[in-house]
Amino acid sequence: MTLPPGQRAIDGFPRFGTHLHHPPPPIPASPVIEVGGELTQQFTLTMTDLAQLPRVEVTADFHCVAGWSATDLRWAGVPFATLYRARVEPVLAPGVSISHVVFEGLDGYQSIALLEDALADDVLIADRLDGQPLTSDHGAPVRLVSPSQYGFVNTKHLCRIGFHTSQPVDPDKWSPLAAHRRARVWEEERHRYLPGRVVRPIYHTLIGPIRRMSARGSSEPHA
Ligand SMILES: Nc1nc2c(c(=O)[nH]1)N[C@H]1C(S)=C(S)[C@@H](COP(=O)(O)O)O[C@H]1N2
Ligand SMILES: [Mo]
Repeated sequence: MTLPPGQRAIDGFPRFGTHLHHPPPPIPASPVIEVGGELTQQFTLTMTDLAQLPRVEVTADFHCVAGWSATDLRWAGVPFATLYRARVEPVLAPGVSISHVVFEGLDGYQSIALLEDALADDVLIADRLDGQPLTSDHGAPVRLVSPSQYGFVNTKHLCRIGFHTSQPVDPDKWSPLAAHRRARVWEEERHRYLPGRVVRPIYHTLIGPIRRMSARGSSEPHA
């Protein structure tokens, strides 16, 4: 098994995120994804709308920027590209060219991807993991899955997707830990300014503590 540079395989798939010990957000009785940004029309996507689009399964490893990789996860859901072609392209004004996509979670988390990265074949709006509905720990009701980008792009509890024609305002822009704009794991694009190899050893010391904290906020009895 080959992993991207600087990654180590771990057993299982821990709950792990910037949420640390905070429990996952409650799931609304009728969850929706608000779709907006530079479109001629904003719209609301219900889970039923999503269920009407063609589905796929993607088996892939999951790579956190902190350096752990969970291997062989079997995701199911709707390809992001399918959603884009079916529902977003028809509401683009002529000549408008989308460059960036913002993914927002019910906990207020946000990630930004270039449209070209989000349109890759293996990028999903996933609602199942290993044959089961997503648990709250892993992003219920639906999450973004972009296996060739670091975990931080893979927004859980997806509730809003914004389409933009330029780089959206990014509050972390000047932080030394500002996210890399592409975050491709095979290129080790961990951060915008700091080279991946420099942050590796620091991150490795944080994996244990972050993992224990995240487990404390877990909604699963034995996680
Ligand atoms: N909504 C939301 N999505 C999120 C995060 C978060 O804190 N909130 N953390 C990100 C990070 S840094 C990682 S590594 C993965 C972890 O996914 P997991 O908890 O399913 O392992 O979720 C990503 N998506
Ligand atoms: Mo992460």
